[in-house]
Order: sequence, then C-alpha cells, then structure tokens
Amino acid sequence: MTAAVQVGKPDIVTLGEPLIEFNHIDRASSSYVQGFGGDMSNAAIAAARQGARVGIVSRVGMDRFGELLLELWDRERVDTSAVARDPQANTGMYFISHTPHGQLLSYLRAGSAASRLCPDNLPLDYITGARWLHVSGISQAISASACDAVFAAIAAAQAAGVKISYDSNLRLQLWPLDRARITVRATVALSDVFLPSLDDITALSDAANAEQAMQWCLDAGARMVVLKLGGDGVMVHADGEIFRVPPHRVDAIDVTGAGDCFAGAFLAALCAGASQRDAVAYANAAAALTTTGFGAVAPIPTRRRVEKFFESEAKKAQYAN
Ligand code: KDG
Repeated sequence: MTAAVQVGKPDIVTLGEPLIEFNHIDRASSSYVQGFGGDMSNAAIAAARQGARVGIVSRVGMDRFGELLLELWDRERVDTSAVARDPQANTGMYFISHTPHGQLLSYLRAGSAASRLCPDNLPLDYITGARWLHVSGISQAISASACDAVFAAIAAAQAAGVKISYDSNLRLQLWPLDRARITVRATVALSDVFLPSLDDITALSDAANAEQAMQWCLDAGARMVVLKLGGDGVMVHADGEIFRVPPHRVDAIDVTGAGDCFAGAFLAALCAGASQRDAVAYANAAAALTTTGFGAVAPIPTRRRVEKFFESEAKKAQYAN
C-alpha cells in the first residue's frame, strides 16, 4: 500500500461509505468493469479534481478492496488520515446494470466496514477543522450507528462553525421510506445547503412538480436548496430568490454519480471564492460532463476540462448569434 497523501487541513470533509463498483457496461458480455463509487467518495474526488483540499471520514476493510480505495484517494489527492481500517468487516461493493429504464444499482454492503461508523469512532477534531462537512442520506441509511454518526458529526461541526452540505441521495433498497422521510426532513433543517434530486423529493413528499418539491424543502427548514432536475438543469433557492439554471446538452451515457460530482464541484467552487450562483453554474457543467463516460469516478472532469467546456460553449453561443 502507498503512504497516505496529506493534503494539509481539508476545507471539505465528506463522511460516508466508499464502494468498489462493478459496471455491466456491455450487456452482451458477462464481464463487469471494475471502478469505484460510494457517493461521499465520489463527491470528495470531484472536489479534489477541481483543486479543493478534501478529506474523507470513513472505514474500509483490511481486504484488497480497502487497499484499492486508499490507493485511489492517494492518486486523487484526497486526504485519508481519517479513514480507519476495520479487521472485522469487508469493504462494500455495488453493481450497475444498464436497463431500458435507466441504471439499476445492486449492493453487497450489509455489515460493511463503513456501516460500522458510529459516534464513538468519529475523528471530531478533523471534522471541526474543516469549512464544510458533506453528508448524505446514504451515509444515514447504511446502519443505525452510521446514522447516529452523521448526526453527531453535524452537531460537532455546527458547534465549531463548520457549514453543512446535505444530499438526500434516497436509496430505498437501503431503508424504508417512512424512516427516510423523517430522517431526511430532520437533516434538511440542520443543513446550510441541501442538494436533493427532484426524484428524491417526489418520493419523500406529495410534490407533483419542481415548484412543489422546492416548497417542501423550504417548509422542512432548508436555507439554500439546489434541486437537481435531471435533464432539465437545476432549480435553486438562494438568498430568498428562486431561479433556474438550464441544462447543458451533452451525450450522456451513464448518470451514476452525477449528483455527487455536482456536490463536490459546487463546494470546491465555493471554497475557491465563487458566489453561490457561479458555484451552481460551475457544478452544473461538471455534472453534465461526468455523464459522458461510464462509472461514478472515471469520468469526473478536472477543473481544466470544465473550463475548456465553458470556453467551447461560449464560442458556440458566439457563432450562433
Ligand atoms: O450516486 C452514485 C452512488 O449511488 C454510487 O456511487 C453508489 O454510493 C453508492 C450508493 O450507495 O448507491
């Protein structure tokens, strides 16, 4: 195993479960392409590829998959000093199937090392030294102790003035809807930025459209909301104003991890000094670009790629006028 890369004190800390990914890209073949996933790891890598200082709080097994993840984060310059290795549990994994109705995720993660996160094994000093803590509904759904850990991390972060970013990332294979509804609502009220998908909110509420979904988020106590509308861009509530950011037209082939890429790129842009509006526009482009390749991590764009994309979009707009 390589020595852990130290990136200095991280500005962004993400907390949750990394996974080994097996992607069934070619439906005619029985082979799966191995990659990496786990929403919190995806978001951390997305932020690091934009140049942010990022660290991850998690647990992996003493197995080869745990080693592969540590090597990945080292290559990506994600700080691993708060990642514990668990000799008693495996690293989780998931499988992506591409069906005519979209991507289907299946999991092998029950009892995984990350699901053994709990309030007693949280590196609180590490979390309270950051500017942002990013957590998700998946981090809460993987086990009761991990859910407690998320709330304990939020409480410690808030007491230290660290801002909270939250993605509901609803996965109903992992927890029942009623529990998810109560937990997500409670967490929204604690968050500085809430980044749900429209699909999540329509499942969690009676909302029939984006406007009603936004209202549900605001009624739940959200301050800033970035409601991701899939192919229709995003609807944002910031500083008392609601506005939409249109989608970028790209050749999307795999949307796995697009929301995580959005979160990581958004937080990285804020840490680099962008306004909320500019950070949303930046993340919207990064998320579009990540859908043009297979898997959650491999296609996440670097800052250079996002900047080039903006340049080419500006040229296209110039020629169109
Ligand atoms: O958002 C993409 C994730 O769903 C994927 O990487 C796997 O973290 C994962 C999960 O729990 O679904």
